[in-house]
Amino acid sequence: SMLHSLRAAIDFKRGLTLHYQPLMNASSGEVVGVEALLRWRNDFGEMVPPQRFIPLAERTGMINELGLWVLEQALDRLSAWHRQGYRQLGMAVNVSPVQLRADDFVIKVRQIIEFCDVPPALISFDLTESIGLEEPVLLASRLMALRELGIRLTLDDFGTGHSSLRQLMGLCTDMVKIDPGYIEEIVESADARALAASIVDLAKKRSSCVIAEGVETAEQAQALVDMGCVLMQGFHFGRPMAADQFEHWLRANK
Ligand code: G
Ligand code: G
Ligand code: NA
Repeated sequence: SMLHSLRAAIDFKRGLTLHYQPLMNASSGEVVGVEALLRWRNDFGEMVPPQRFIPLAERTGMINELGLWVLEQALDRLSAWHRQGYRQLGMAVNVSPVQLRADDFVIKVRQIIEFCDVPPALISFDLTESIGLEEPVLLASRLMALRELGIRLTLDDFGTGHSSLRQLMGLCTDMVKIDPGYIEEIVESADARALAASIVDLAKKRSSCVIAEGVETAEQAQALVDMGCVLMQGFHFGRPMAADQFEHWLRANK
């Protein structure tokens, strides 16, 4: 079953890797960071999409262990890239609400950051899903503790219904990531452009940084820059890549 093979993958660190997608400042052309995205190749050699195995890991609690492993790997890489001279590079890591509920999460995070010796201000936790709906008091205290460590928080998938306007207004996050669904049509459709522009404005009123996700063309990137959104991710700049591939990409984009 998927449960057993995922359990074995986590126990033996088998078939699990991270891919890295660049986060760009499209105005300056600089790469400002990367997002770590988990990949799993099962024992049959098939890639299992995160949308399939992350929910399973959440239901079974395995996400706690898996999520800390992801953080260790990602920060270990980040530390290596800093030592290679990319000292300003940031790292975004996806964090499940299940992980936030664990009593020892903040302590473990602090240990990993200290061990990897990276500046916490260059780390972002991407938070999504029903965050803020369940156990709002516990959640708020966890988010506060993470911010006290100096970590940045990002509200992911903004506008998908996983997140909501209320959450945007209620949660203190440093950044908001606009869902690709809002970017898709911004060149062709004036309505889509107006909607994207209003989301950018809304996020900016809270003095958050706004990141557009799923930018696939130069025209989309320009439309976003025109509306004052310069931070973006998407296939136009770079796909999620294995660590060594990403290093080649970094050198080529210097
Ligand atoms: O890169 P990809 O399209 O396959 O990622 C799909 C989704 O899987 C992402 O939007 C993200 O929400 C989730 N995901 C990827 N990696 C991780 C991870 O390390 N932890 C968690 N909790 N979710 C992840
Ligand atoms: O956690 P989050 O939902 O932000 O994960 C990003 C997801 O979006 C990953 O699955 C990644 O592979 C995907 N992605 C990244 N860039 C693009 C893009 O330009 N277009 C599309 N369609 N998907 C993208
Ligand atoms: Na994310």
